[in-house]
Amino acid sequence: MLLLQFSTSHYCRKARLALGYKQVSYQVENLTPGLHALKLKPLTGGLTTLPVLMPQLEGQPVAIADSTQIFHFLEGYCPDPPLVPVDACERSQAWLLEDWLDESLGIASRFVYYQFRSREGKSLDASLMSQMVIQVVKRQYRINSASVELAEKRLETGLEALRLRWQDQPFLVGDRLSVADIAAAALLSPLARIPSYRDSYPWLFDRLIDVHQQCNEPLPPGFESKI
Ligand SMILES: N[C@@H](CCC(=O)N[C@@H](CS)C(=O)NCC(=O)O)C(=O)O
Repeated sequence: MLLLQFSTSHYCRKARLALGYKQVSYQVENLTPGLHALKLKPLTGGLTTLPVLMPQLEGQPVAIADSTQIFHFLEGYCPDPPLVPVDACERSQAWLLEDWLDESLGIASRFVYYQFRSREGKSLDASLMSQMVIQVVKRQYRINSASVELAEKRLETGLEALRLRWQDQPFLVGDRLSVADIAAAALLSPLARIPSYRDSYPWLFDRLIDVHQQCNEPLPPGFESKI
């Protein structure tokens, strides 16, 4: 299998965690932001976001776009270990949380991360190239003071909901790792670079480390001092 990705994207991390958890062997191709759309459009019917998984297997689709669709594909292709609980109610909760993380917290974490990288966190990479990319991303997603403030509030509410679930049990739903834990671990990982989040939510980063270990995926930048 081939995973088309941006190496630093948290949505691509989400796909890698699932591949790692299933122990499916795959290779990655890192695409260049901007040029990526030229390669993706003919493969995906018009979608331009990464990750895209190319199974390269007879009888399987040529390309699967969107990290959630990659989860569904992997679950069908390699059911063991499962990515969703057996119980129907828990299974629907896991998919609901996964969708919420994708559409809400994953976007909010992108907003606060890029704002941080362009301000207090500039020194993480102050090179002209890096700061230009950050400005392009900020313009693309309309990341500004007002939208970042909303993202911070959304994260505060969302992280409290996750804390209440994770405080008594190691998994967000049911008694084993699911799409919900994997989505949370990937999509909240950019926060590890932001000292205020590291200080306020130590439990979160403990959980993220644990999920990465279960999925055999190297930890993202920002976790160096935690292990
Ligand atoms: N819902 C999508 C979101 C993926 C996404 O937003 N990917 C970003 C990188 S983090 C991307 O490819 N952006 C490039 C573009 O929009 O053209 C998924 O889960 O795969």
